[in-house]
Amino acid sequence: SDMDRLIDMRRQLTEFQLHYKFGMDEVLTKINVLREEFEHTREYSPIEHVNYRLKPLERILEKVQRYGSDPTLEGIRSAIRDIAGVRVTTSFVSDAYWVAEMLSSQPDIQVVEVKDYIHSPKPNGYRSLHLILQVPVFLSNRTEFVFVEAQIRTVAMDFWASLEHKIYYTYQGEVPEDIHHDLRDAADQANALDQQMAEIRDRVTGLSKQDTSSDPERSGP
Ligand code: 0O2
Repeated sequence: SDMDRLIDMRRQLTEFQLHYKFGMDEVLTKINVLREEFEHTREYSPIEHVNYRLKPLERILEKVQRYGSDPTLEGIRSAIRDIAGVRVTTSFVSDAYWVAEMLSSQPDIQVVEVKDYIHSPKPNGYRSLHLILQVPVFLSNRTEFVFVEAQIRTVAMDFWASLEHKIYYTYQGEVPEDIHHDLRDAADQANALDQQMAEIRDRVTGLSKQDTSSDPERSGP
């Protein structure tokens, strides 16, 4: 009957979302392990805080429409890769690359795509390191692979991005030119702050004086 079909659809949808939750939980556990291990050995953490969210269904469907992708669960599964999102906020730029490296090198994580908006900021000034990860979810009768988007950025980048996100939504994408300009300016200042903080840290820890803050090759925080 129609009722049975509806109940079945509902069940499939919940199951679909649950798999993303499981994938997200795995990545969160990995991040917490890194964080606690680091705090245990070095009494300092490169990770300031961690946020996460599952994309609401309406926002998933908006994106399906925008992409013109197949509106079935299978289609969504392959086309939309930020249904599960984890955001890691770090102290320094080098920490962001360190977290990315630590996650990328784990054998059960596959890095599907890297978008380095730190090295190449978006035209509006947005900076962040995005990794699209694929992780296995071990269910009772099979293994599902789900995408999890990790956004890794410094406190300064995060501060900027959260304000910009609110403004963007306030104006529904039509940000007035003067505000757009001032946001760009603020992004430059956030970038300068990141560099200056790294210089101070390097001086205090007795590292080399030359600026290594924006060097992606640096692997340790
Ligand atoms: P929310 O609320 O975080 O879920 P697309 O999503 O198709 O536009 P793409 O290529 O899938 O772009 O992903 P991209 O460029 O890696 O960006 C995806 C996410 O990064 C966004 O998700 C934001 O969280 C963040 N982001 C990207 N660009 C900006 C920006 O200019 N400003 C801010 N504040 N955040 C940005 P959602 O789904 O838009 O939002």
